[in-house]
Amino acid sequence: MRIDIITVLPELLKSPFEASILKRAIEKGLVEIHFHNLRDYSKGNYKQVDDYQFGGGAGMVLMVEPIDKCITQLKKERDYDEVIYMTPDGDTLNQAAANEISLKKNLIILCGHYKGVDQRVRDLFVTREISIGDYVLSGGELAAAVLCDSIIRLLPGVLNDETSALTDTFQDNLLAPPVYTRPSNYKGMEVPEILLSGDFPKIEQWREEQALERTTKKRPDLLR
Ligand code: 6GU
Repeated sequence: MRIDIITVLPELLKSPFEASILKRAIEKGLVEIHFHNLRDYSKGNYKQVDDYQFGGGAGMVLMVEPIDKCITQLKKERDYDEVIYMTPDGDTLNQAAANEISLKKNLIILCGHYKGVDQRVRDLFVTREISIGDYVLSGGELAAAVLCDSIIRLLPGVLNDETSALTDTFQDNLLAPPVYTRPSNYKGMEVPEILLSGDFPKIEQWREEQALERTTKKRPDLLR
């Protein structure tokens, strides 16, 4: 997979890719991340990328021309499966969407800022609009990092134990069951005996029951 991220604030986005699982995925060659600073595609000495909105109103809007230049340049080099625009008015990200996007080969992710992008960017280039929840962030960068993490961890070979993404919360539309590690007794609080029994079919059954119970209690909406 290759991901090209277009942003006015690359420095806000870089660190999540420089640690832990994402870093290892990049080092293993399982994913390539390329950052494109929108200012590099702007005109003139001021490196202008945003402007006031027509009709008046507070907040700046990212201009169509630098974004057009950047996306057109990228598309000359390869075909893209999606041009994703990160915006609070997009479709809310969930595990099903992450699973689906993780199967794509080449992605462009455009980070919104200020009041967003000129509508013509959306009309011309964007194939998919994604939000990470019903709250507002200062820009799309942190949301893009969240999206990238959710899809990259699903790529084959990224997680050490390949089955572990399959047992995540939300795969199967269920929350994950409780987990425990040593010690088996902590200040009188015991680990459920079944987990120490070595009876794996029974353990699996217990985990399924616990997942269902947790989901019923905390997220009944997932069961509907
Ligand atoms: Cl994708 N962008 C911004 N600016 N705020 C958000 C968001 C995205 N998703 C949730 N809030």
